[in-house]
Amino acid sequence: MEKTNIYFASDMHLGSTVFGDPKEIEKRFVGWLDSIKDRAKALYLLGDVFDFWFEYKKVVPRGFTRFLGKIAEMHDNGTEIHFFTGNHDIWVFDYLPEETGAIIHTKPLLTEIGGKTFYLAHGDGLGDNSHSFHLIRSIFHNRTCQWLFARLPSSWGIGFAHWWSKHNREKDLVSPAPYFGEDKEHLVVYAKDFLHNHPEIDYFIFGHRHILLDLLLNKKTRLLIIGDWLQYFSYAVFDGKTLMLETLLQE
Ligand SMILES: [Mn+2]
Repeated sequence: MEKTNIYFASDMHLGSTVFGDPKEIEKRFVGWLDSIKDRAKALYLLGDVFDFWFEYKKVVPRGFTRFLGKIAEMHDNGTEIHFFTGNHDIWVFDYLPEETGAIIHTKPLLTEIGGKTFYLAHGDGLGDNSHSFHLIRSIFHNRTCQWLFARLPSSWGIGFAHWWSKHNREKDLVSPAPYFGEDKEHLVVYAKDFLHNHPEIDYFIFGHRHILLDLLLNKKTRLLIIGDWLQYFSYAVFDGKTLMLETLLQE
């Protein structure tokens, strides 16, 4: 089968126990990957694939076997795998590229696919000017802090991280805030502003918000927020002509 489609998905939060058995979420997502692998020219994972990830020099977190195996298989069969770090899995370093062939993106990506211009990002921090958010973000992205964290005993480090993840973010996973509207939704405000200097963009695609949004910004530019794999089981697909937002939910 010819590989012609480009897929976009985000926010699986693999390993999270907020929605019950994390293996069920992983199996459902991997089942979807299996169903698209023959048609997938490229797969863009737009962040928060893992609910938590930190890799040490010689050790990586337990779990995720099916997911890692599936993207390695897809890569070996000719699908380009792009992995964006989110705000939950900031600390992806060289293990994924080495083991699975995934291309890691730690920043938004402006790219051309099939003659269209795409702006792709997880979405955390874009259009959000709050100081506390940017302070925490700069700590997590700081090389020295990463170096220090890597030297803690892993049981402390991973234990702290799970505690942090559970206490800070559980409510955002279980009941994400509904769409704030065109003038208040950070990602929409950000995209409209960005568009002033980059009118060539056809599609903005974001994750992070755990909502579904398909919004026309002007005559040619669309903005998609592609839901998640906790409640919507949703993804976007570009077949070279049309970009569609789909969900596996039964209506
Ligand atoms: Mn998320």
